[in-house]
Amino acid sequence: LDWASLRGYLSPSITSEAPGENWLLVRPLKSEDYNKGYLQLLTQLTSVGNVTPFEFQSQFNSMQRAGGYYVTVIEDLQKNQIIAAATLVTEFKFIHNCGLRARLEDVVVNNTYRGKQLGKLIVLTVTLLARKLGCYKMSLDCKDSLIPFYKSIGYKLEPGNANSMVIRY
Ligand code: 16G
Repeated sequence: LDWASLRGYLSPSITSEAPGENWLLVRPLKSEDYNKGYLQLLTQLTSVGNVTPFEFQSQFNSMQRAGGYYVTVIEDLQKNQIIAAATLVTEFKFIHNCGLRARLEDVVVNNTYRGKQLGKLIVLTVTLLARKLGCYKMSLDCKDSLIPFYKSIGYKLEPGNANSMVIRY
């Protein structure tokens, strides 16, 4: 699984190194991205709340200390804005020979940048990264309406195993 094998998913075939426009950059999240609209972008996904710069920095540090968080973004270098994001989180397991499991979280593309395959690009980027890290699987929760999107880039519903359950606090 590499960019060559993913060509079929992206047409024209963009990559994280060449995301289609030279003013777009795919890279890991930086703490300065607080000032580049990362949290405002996440409000297009769900509730974010009033997160101060201090709280953001402290959560960023906690993720770095913990390890296993790969928050990936696309920046519009002309506007200095974060316009897409996806997070890969890895989890240590005893099963699968002390394997590593991957989860896909907090995927969002700014709604004014739709139609450039950027959602596919950022999800495929972290999907490849999970593979490179040696994860044995990657999974996600999503709304019914997004099932076709994830199917279009290779994710599958597992028959008999596709239920997402929750307790909200
Ligand atoms: C979606 C997201 C999940 C996010 C959640 C927020 C993907 C693939 N899934 O399920 O990562 O945390 O929405 O919704 O991006 P909530 O505010 O109801 O938890």
